[in-house]
Amino acid sequence: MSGTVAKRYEELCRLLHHHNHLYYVLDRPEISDAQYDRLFRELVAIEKEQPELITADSPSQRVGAPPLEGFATVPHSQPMLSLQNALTLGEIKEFDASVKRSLKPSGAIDYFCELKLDGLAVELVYQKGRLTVGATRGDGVNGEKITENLRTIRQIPLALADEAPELVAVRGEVYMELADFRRLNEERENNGEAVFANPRNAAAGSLRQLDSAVTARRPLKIFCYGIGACTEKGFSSQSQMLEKLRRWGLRVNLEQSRIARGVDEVAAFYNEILALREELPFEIDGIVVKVERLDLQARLGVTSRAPRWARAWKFPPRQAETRVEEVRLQVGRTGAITPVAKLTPVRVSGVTVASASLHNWDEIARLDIRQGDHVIIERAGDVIPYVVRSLPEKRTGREAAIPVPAVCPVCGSPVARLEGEVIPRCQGLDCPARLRETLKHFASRNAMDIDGLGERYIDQLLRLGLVKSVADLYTLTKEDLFRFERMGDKLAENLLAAIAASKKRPLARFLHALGIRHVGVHLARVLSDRFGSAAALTKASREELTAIHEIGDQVADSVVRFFQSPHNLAILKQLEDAGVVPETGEKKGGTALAGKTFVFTGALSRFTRQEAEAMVTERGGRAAGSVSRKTDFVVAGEEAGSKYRKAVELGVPVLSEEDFIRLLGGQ
Ligand code: 1X8
Repeated sequence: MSGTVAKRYEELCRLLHHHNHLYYVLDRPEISDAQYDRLFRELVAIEKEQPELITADSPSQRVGAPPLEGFATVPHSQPMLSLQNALTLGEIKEFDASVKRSLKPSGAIDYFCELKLDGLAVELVYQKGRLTVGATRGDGVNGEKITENLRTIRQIPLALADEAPELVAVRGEVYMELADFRRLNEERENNGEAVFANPRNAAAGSLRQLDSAVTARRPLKIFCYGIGACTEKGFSSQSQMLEKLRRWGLRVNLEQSRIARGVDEVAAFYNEILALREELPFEIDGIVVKVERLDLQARLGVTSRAPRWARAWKFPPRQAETRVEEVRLQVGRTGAITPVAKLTPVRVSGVTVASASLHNWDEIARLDIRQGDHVIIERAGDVIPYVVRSLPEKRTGREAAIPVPAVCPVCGSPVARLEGEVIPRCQGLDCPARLRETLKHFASRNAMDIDGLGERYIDQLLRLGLVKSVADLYTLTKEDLFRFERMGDKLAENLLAAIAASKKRPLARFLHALGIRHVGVHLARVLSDRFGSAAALTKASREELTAIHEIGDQVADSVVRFFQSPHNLAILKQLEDAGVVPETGEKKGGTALAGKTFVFTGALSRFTRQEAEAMVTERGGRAAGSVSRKTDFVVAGEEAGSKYRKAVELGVPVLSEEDFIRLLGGQ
């Protein structure tokens, strides 16, 4: 009897992996959402009855392994080599000539051309079709073992299709799309955390996390493009190999790859992709040109560092030379003072650049930048440009150092640089620059969501001296607003109504709105769940805080410090007196959504789907890929499609993103 259950269990794992793959990787589901859901439920039911059957790669075991102490290293089955670069058509012609000198072919050589992704190279080892080890490239010989982190990436199958070989080490590039990168940085900026300089750093930083729960919340993607050790040799060319990888269930980019017959066709591909570059949703830094036939690759062999049969033909960097005309200091919500270089405007691959962040004074020292210097700037995607280096040889002697300010450039308060921090911060609690950013953050969508209270009105409020803290928003009157330029009766009423409506936001949003350093949307939710009221959190000790799984010393210190400040406590009191009472409820622990199944569909605006799903599972609920009668809620974002219709058809409640947030925050 149990033998048949075990068999059925295996079958279910296989089926679910297969349909996951069709859904997540190929975006081409073959069964209805309801059918998928039935299979998943059957699997979970068996796992509940016979937990001993659960394997690490069961489709139910996606998110969250315990944090790692550090990364172990693993040797690669075969060295992960780097690619030799070519920077010009001449160098590619030279490559072609060297291939021909070795192989002495009668005609042109076929090359397989692919995009060169700007991400992080990884190796995925599958044994008997199961993902057993995942590693970074490391030094090429030994990689860092990041298996748990890689397992959180949904585009990476935990198990391969049936015909997969006994052993295969798949290679690919993990990357972050530009839109996801921008969203992540926006959130980090809101939380007072350092932003990532470019999508590659964001991808690398996300993968090299000791806590895989952090990785799970990051929107990472992968394209696979190669193989190390492999027990199957059933393919004889690079393009066939990629087709095999696709068949086994791995994500490959065959659509933007092509066989080029001879070097002229390689050049045509290069030019095409160069023209397409700005349209792509992710960053590439060139193309990769590989000899298509594997037997010819073998005959060419490798040098100690790179294969002789491939080149990375790099795109020209999006760099330009310009001059730092002056350096302005920006003061953020947390008081952080950021030096920003105002540049002589210069065009870089189609975009005019007039300023660049210098990040901090360590960076200024490292790059040796002075006011008046000529500098090389670089643009990565549509991301803020940065200074690559200065050109000291062009100095005239009139350049000026960029001193760390002793007082805030806006309010004149003293500036402090905390130990271990690179950023000096204005200590003035009434600093207008800080207040402006604080108000912007407080009113923003992820925080108190005060509709209509944008930068324009905030600037008027400040100019007229109507608010000195966020609490003053709640005592504004119509007469106050009539002092604005162009303010009508209706507009004033709407704004006051929006402010009033924010008095009863869920606690999690309120905590986020307070702008406690390091406490973003996610941790605000964690704190809301654990403490249930702002008053309880006010009294939380460092020990109580660090006892929470996701809260480390840094966050705990920041929270305690925030509530020790008499200034902050006064504002909290003022808010309370003004009737701002965030909606609280039972403490949730981890079971508030126990047994509830959620399906997300369409584009969410406030978090990625992964984040939303993690929020559900953290509360004991389940996130499913498909809608059935047993689905408890469907959360529909923009352009929700078939799942939305299905939910309506089956009478499953459909929540907006707002409803969903309310449901979480209000519990
Ligand atoms: C590195 C990369 C390769 C490919 C794409 N992006 C990369 N960053 C590809 O083959 N399509 S191959 C490679 C390497 O061998 N070091």
